[in-house]
Amino acid sequence: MPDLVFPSNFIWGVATSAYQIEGAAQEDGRGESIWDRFCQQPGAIEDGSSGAVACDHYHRWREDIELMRELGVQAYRFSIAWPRILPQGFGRVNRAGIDFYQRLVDRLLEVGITPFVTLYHWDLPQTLQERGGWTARLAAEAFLEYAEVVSRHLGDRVKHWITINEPWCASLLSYQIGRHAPGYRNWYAALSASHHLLVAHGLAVPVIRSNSRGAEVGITLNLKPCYPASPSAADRDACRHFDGSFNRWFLDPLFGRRYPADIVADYQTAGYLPAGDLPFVQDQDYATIAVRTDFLGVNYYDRAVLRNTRIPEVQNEPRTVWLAPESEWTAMGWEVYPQGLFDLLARLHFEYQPPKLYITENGASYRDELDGRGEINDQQRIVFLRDHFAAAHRALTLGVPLVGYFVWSLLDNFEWDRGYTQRFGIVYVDYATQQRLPKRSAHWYREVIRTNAVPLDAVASPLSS
Ligand code: IFM
Repeated sequence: MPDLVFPSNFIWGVATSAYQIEGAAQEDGRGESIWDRFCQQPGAIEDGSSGAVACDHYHRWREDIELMRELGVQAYRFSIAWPRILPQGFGRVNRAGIDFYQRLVDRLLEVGITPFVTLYHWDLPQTLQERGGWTARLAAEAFLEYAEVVSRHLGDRVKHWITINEPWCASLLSYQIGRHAPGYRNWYAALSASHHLLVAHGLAVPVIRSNSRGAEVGITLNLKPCYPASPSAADRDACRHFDGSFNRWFLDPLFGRRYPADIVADYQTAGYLPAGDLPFVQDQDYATIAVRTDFLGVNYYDRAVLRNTRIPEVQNEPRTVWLAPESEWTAMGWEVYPQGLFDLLARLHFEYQPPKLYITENGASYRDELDGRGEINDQQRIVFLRDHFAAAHRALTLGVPLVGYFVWSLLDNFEWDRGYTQRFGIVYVDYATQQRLPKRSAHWYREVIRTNAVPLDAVASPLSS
């Protein structure tokens, strides 16, 4: 089979986030984040760990850039730790934090890697949490200040900005399901948090643009294509609801359609929202949220198959159940479903028409172990990436304006509530020694980047000996 050749200007990258790799949680004036606090709660993190040391990237960033250079990656998506820049959330700027990211960006540019900066990847300053976190409008106003400070200091060199990463996780997963910091379980809190995250995005975009001339600015959503478990009306309705609460709840207001009326009605019926207008929405908010952006970032991992019955983990959820189809699964317990990436990209293109799309994250966690030769032969990850790249390529042939792809992740890292039990990296990290070891998938990805093409046949053969 011939290789799948990508457009010549297609961008191949890798992604990380601050709390998951940096460590140095108490160094150089960094303030406390909600994740530092959350990790101290007994039982919050599967292995009782935290991001206090993580991959020690704060001290090893030069080595990590060198790894990327050897891989030939063209772009690096990373996030800025808000508490390193504004330890109290707003007000006093911590010069050492600015310096760290300036050094990082300067070196990336020196070696020809384009920085893609995410401003918020979940490490809210704890001081803001004490004032309500994202349930309070104050967080959105503080985010505006933070975005202004960062873009003023980096905007001459950074030309690709992502305001917020995965607002579903930062709101529903964090304030309703309670698996992420701050660990609340309250629907109203979660829905108001989701709104303030979107307002924060909308407020920040014009400021970033004015501080960073010619920059591209967008937001990243984690999206799931949804499929009913059967053609029954009940399962189709479950699918509608899941799609509405997970995908449309964010996409619709961002693309000027306000919150989906069917989901508002579902939440009102369930008693999660009061009848009438949404109390947390102010007059200008919908216009603010629907600010023009240059791209939509998509994090794709798996799909949702919905059946209309209750299960204990989502007992509050009125009508949808996430079904586990017969399938292949990653170590995270996520279904491997490359077709979903194609379906999702096609849907975004036809229904929402973002000017450009990036896959800002896609990857898989597997039980990687060193083999007898001291190597990590992660064939499953290679197949996973190959099949997802192929799905993206099919979307391109359909006319989807997909312009880049970031593999999650460069390094094994702190996987939030799963601690260090999950390895998503294409580079293995030995946490005892902090040694990095590119897995076989990293070598495979280097070839993809070098040739700008994805080999479809005999995935492992050029590499196996
Ligand atoms: O590790 C996370 C990342 O921080 C956000 N997107 C999903 C990844 C895998 O769970």
